[in-house]
Amino acid sequence: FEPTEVTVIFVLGGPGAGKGTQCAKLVQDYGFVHLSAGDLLRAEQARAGSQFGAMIKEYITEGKIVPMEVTIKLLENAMRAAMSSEAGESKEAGATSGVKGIPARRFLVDGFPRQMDQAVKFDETVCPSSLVLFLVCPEAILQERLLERGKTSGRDDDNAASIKKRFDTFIHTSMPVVEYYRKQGKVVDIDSSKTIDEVYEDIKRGIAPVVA
Ligand code: UP5
Ligand code: MG
Repeated sequence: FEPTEVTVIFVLGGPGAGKGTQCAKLVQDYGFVHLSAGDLLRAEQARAGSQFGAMIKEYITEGKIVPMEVTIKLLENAMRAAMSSEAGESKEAGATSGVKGIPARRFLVDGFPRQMDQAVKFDETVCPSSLVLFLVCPEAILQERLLERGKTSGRDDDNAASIKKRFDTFIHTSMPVVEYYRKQGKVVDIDSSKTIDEVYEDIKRGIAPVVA
């Protein structure tokens, strides 16, 4: 994709930081197409006949990063699907509908990239991002949110053992990606320990320069 063709915002942050919650609000107000790497991987895992299903399930339960070829392909396919249909009509898994009538050219890429190789590869082969929203929240709050959600989410990784592994991966593998983009001046830090609405107000201010 040409950077003139699409705007990409990466939405990063620890497990349970509120990436999905905030992206849903941005979709409603700005007509972004929301692509959650985790949702796309879970959909691929559940797809009958997927050659990657068992592998994805194991990686997600262990809180490890699925090999980037799989994830980048899923993201690229979803971006293409959204580009070829109008926002609001995309039926692709992981692509949440945008405001009707606005072409699908603004993407929120949620929970990706979370390892350096993915970051470099996506920037080179798909499209560099305009901005990186980084949702910052203490581990204790994240754990509490995820254990609460785990009562009903049905996610293979919303249990105490997997949450611990997800957090370790976030610190050791994903934080270097945030620092890499910070050096490029792209990162907007958002305190996501506040209420959902307060966080959203800060996010709206943070993205103002790229959605004007
Ligand atoms: N909640 C949200 N905001 C709140 C607030 N301000 N105050 C109080 N409560 C708040 O929110 C989590 C919970 O907290 C919800 O119950 C919500 O109501 C509440 P959510 O918006 O879902 O947070 P999010 O950051 O999206 O949490 P998620 O669990 O989705 O984050 P992860 O990063 O762990 O999960 P993801 O789906 O991105 O990835 C899962 C796994 O997939 C990874 O561990 C990895 O194994 C794999 N993966 C890859 O291998 N490669 C990738 O590129 C991406 C994922
Ligand atoms: Mg999420």
